[in-house]
Amino acid sequence: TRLILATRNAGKITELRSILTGAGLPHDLVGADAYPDVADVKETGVTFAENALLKAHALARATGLPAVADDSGLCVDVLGGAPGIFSARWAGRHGDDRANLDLLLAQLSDIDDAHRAAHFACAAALALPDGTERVVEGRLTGTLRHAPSGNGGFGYDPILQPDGDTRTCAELTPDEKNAISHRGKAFRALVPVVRELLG
Ligand code: ITT
Repeated sequence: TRLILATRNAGKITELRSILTGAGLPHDLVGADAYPDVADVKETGVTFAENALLKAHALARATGLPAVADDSGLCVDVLGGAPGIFSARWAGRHGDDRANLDLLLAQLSDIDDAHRAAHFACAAALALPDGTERVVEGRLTGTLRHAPSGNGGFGYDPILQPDGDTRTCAELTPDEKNAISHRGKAFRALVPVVRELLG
């Protein structure tokens, strides 16, 4: 049976396929790009969970198939949790990873190492065409570097150094990142829920 991955972010799709397949989910995973006529939903929620549910419901309703969605972002302690749900458009243009990262580094240029704590957060939502919904969350805590390092991953990966590691997320292998990441934790927690509701 098909399970829709309700995201158009290529970095997320790659990670979700690996995480969900690695957790033994038997479903045929289909990206939202397979449904180009379904308009992007407005992310009007004020939390990661609300926005993940909005995205999952929109695809489930439009396709008549179960859908999972991810809403995620980087929360910086000294900025009161910003960029948070605005992570994808922090510098103004949605999905411009490099501009977002450069702006954030500029905003933190005066902040010393002791005050650069941050975490990635991910809400993983499942929605069924009948309106049934579930959502779970995961986190990865770390420290923000002063300059980007590494070519792996996407988004803010080159500047977040996970607690307990000397590398940035962009210097981890894909499997290493998925093992500890906010997305890995959230979607591995969602797998038993998918099994329970979809069989
Ligand atoms: P969809 O809504 O289509 O899923 P999006 O990129 O718009 O794609 P979000 O609104 O959830 O998704 O924004 C997430 C942003 O947070 C993303 O653009 C990155 O800048 C950042 N982000 C999320 N997870 C990340 C990760 O694992 N590593 C680095 N940055 C991440």
